Amino acid sequence: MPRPPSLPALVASLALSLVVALPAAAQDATPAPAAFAEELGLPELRVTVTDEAFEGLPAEVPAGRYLLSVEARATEGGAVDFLRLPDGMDLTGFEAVLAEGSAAEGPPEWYYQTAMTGGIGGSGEAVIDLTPGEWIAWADDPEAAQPPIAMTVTGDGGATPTAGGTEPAADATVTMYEYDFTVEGELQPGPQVIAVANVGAQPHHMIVLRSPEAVTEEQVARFLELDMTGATPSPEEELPDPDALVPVVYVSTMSSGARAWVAANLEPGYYVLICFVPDLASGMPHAFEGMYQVFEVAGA
Ligand SMILES: [Cu+2]
Repeated sequence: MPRPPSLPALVASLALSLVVALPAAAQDATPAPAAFAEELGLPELRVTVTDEAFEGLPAEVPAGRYLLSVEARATEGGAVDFLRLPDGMDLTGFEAVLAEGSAAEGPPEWYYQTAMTGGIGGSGEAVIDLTPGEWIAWADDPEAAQPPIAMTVTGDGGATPTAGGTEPAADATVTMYEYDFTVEGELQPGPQVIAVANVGAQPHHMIVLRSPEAVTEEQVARFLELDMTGATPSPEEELPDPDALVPVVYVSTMSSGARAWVAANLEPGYYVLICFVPDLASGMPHAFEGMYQVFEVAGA
């Protein structure tokens, strides 16, 4: 959603590298193996993200649980998320909010209440829940080149996506809240399914950064502090190069209570989970409130 007025440099550079580093399907001739079992029997939402548009999404779908399959062909951007428009707002109204976004102090209040399914950056698969209402598919970034598109989700208000027992098996579960991540289960090297749940009161997203060397939470805190103040680290400080942190997975913004499952393929190494959604109270990205977590994926 609208970024805070003065985005700290690290956040800005991460957002940029996110765009560049996330896997794009265009260079990849072999399709990735399906991450989610066909036995789940989930209806599929296929979307191709080009430099200009989201292609292939239907204008209307029944409420329920979906396998979101994204082919990212954009040289810039490429995340997909679904957001339910607040009552009385249509696509044009949302576009107007985006247009004034950069001048605004932060996201509008309704942003903190409305449903957001989560989705993924780059090519890949996720399982998401859509409830009845007027939705938009968008890039989870007000400055993205791809305009949001409207999608009506039909069904009565009581429709529950979990009916039918089609819950994907997850190898690990990440919960997000104010202001941290908790990882349950072991994140393993190789392809896997990660369940992501926002159990907090505000929206959150999850950027997974890979680091070539071990990184501690204290070092992440120091990066953020340096970024905020514009100070330079003293020569005796042992800090990994922040430019060496590469985003490898992006789970786009999820509203309070939302659950999603994402397919990820992790190499052994050191990782940082971090959230930059602007805080409801302070307007600062959640990372500055301590919303980050380090973990290691052990391997040969
Ligand atoms: Cu957050």
